[in-house]
Amino acid sequence: MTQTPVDIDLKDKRLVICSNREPYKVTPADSGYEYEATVGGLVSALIPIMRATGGLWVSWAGGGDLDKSELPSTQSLPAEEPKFTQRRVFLSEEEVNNYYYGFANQALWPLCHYFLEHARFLQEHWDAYRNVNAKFARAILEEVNIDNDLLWLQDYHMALVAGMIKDENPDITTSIFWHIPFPHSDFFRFIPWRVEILEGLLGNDVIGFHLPQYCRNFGRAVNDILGYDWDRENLEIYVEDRVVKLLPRGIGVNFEYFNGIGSDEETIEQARRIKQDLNCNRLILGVDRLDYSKGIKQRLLALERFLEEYPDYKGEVSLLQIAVPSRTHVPEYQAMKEEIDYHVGRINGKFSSNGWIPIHYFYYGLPQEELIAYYRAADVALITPIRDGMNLVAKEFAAARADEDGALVLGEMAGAASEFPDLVAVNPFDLYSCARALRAALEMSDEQRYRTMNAMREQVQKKDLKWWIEENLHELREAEQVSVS
Ligand code: ADQ
Repeated sequence: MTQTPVDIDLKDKRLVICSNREPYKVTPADSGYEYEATVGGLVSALIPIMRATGGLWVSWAGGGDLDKSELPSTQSLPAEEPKFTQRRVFLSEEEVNNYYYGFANQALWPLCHYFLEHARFLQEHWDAYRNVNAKFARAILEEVNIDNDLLWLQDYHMALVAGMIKDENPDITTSIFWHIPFPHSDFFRFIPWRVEILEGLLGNDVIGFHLPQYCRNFGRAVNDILGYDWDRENLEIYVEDRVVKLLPRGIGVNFEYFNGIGSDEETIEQARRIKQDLNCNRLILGVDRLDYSKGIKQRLLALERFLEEYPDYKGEVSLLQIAVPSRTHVPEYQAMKEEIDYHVGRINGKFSSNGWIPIHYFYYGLPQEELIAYYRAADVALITPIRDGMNLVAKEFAAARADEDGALVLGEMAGAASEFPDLVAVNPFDLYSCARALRAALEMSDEQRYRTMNAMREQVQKKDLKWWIEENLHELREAEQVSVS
């Protein structure tokens, strides 16, 4: 019996993960290379399971500036004490441009977030996506042992992999987690290759989404487009002689980690210095990848409206927007950056006085420990995406607030909004509502703020990342038992 650090009994099965990103960041070192796992996120939570089960991780051998063509295609990791295997899939620059920056990020991403105006459906992007998915499927088929392995695919980069695998070997149990929203069928059908994508996804035995609503959108799309029957109560799709299970499980964060760093004396001191350096009494914080789905422009406009409606807050409150550069090769992201730069300059030009500025703007990513100090420094976190599968920042903020203080203004289009029913969620386009919500958050009584924050923290602690992994792996095990019985 294999007892993993999460409480799931894999019954001597090996876990096979397939993701676009590598589990470790690789950097050159004096003697070869150094491998560094990211802290706090999904990768760091999965690595202990991979170690415990002697797992296999299949991923693109790319990302970062390093040329990895000299690295072996199969390698035991971690380097100092090998416990699991990484299988690298090598892609040419053209493949990356067309599959990753192309179809994944210029067709699937905008479409699933309802940004039809940003979606491009190019044949060369689709051809590359199909070919690269075939490469992932081939790498998996070369490595897996059908009797022993459970396969868990990650995200919208891998839509076709399970179908390709099942074509060759119908007995492998596979599951995928789709980390972004799944749109309504009327919207999904804009994709010229909708049939292939749905058929590919139905190669999985389990398909995980954050919310029941995304499961229902998927079931409905399958029914409308492919004609398969589905049960909207039990979230099952009937594909010839198979049943595909839809699993609504919103991803969580590593509560212990964020809470631990959040209560550290050093973090508290760093948080104090942050506010001092920004020269503001009350701090509103926005943290996002720089992505049009995150609603950063609308947030800046909401702050402008807030300062116009409630001028007493001038000189008192500043917004710090931390935006990590993302997909900078994609034209829409370049245009969006220019637009955000423009509004930051315009709003600061309009309101700044006597050494106070309304918007501080960082255009870079921060190490997670430093980010936690910013979470601790904030009086209000302003998280107002236009569309977001879940939004981890909202949960990280609550987990980091070991002082049980701090208010959250959350956009209603974030998946996280459905998990915090006590919060009044705002429509990110309704600038007056956002301004009012911001004032309400700043003027909330201590008692109400503690109560709301505590309710959020309880929820984030209960449904943390470990819970989410256990739920997904449990369902994968169940699917495996069905297919062997
Ligand atoms: P993302 O769109 O990347 O994830 P999110 O869930 O907010 O969105 O996760 C972002 C992560 O990046 C967080 O862990 C955050 O701490 C980190 N981050 C953001 N800005 C940063 C900065 N400036 N510096 C350092 N770190 C920063 C996709 C989906 C989401 C879904 C997740 C997980 O779009 O809806 O919640 O996957 O399923």
